[in-house]
Amino acid sequence: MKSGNCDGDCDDNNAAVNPGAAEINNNGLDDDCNPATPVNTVSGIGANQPLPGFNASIQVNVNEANLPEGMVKYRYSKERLTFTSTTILSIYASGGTATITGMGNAVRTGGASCMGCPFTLIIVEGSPDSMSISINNGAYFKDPVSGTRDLTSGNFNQTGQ
Ligand SMILES: [Ca+2]
Ligand SMILES: [Ca+2]
Ligand SMILES: [Ca+2]
Repeated sequence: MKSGNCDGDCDDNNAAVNPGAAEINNNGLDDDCNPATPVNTVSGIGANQPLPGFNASIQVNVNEANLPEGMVKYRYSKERLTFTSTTILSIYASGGTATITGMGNAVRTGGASCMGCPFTLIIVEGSPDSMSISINNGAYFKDPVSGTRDLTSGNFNQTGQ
C-alpha cells in the first residue's frame, strides 16, 4: 500500500523504496520517491516486417527534458507510408515500456495524407526490443498486429522509472 504519511516515503511496504534511495532505471519503481527522476528518454533506430515481405522502420530520439527537439520518423513499405513528427507532446517510460505521443505528418505515396495527425508510439525493451505505432488513433494507420512487434534489426535505448 502506498501511503502519504509525513516521512515522505512513497512505499512503506518496500524498504528499498524511499526518498534516500538511488533511482534504478527501468525497474518499474519510483525508487527515490521523486517522479521527476530519471528524465525519460528513448532513442535509436529499429526495423521489422509487420507483414511478410514488407519493411517498417522507425527512428526516434525523444528526451523529456527537451520535447521540442524530439523526433519520430516511421516508414512502412506496404502502405508507401512516411510519417514525420512535428510536435512531441509527452514521453512516459516505466519498467521498460515507453509511450510517446505527439503530432505529425503522414503521407502515402499516391494516397491520402494526414497532416498534423496525432500519433502514439510504444517501445518495449527486450531481446530484441519491440515497437508499435498508431496514427490518428488507428483511423489512418495502426501496426497490423495487436501489442508490439519485435525488431528484426536495430535497437532502442530507453530511460524511465
Ligand atoms: Ca524517481
Ligand atoms: Ca534496447
Ligand atoms: Ca526505478
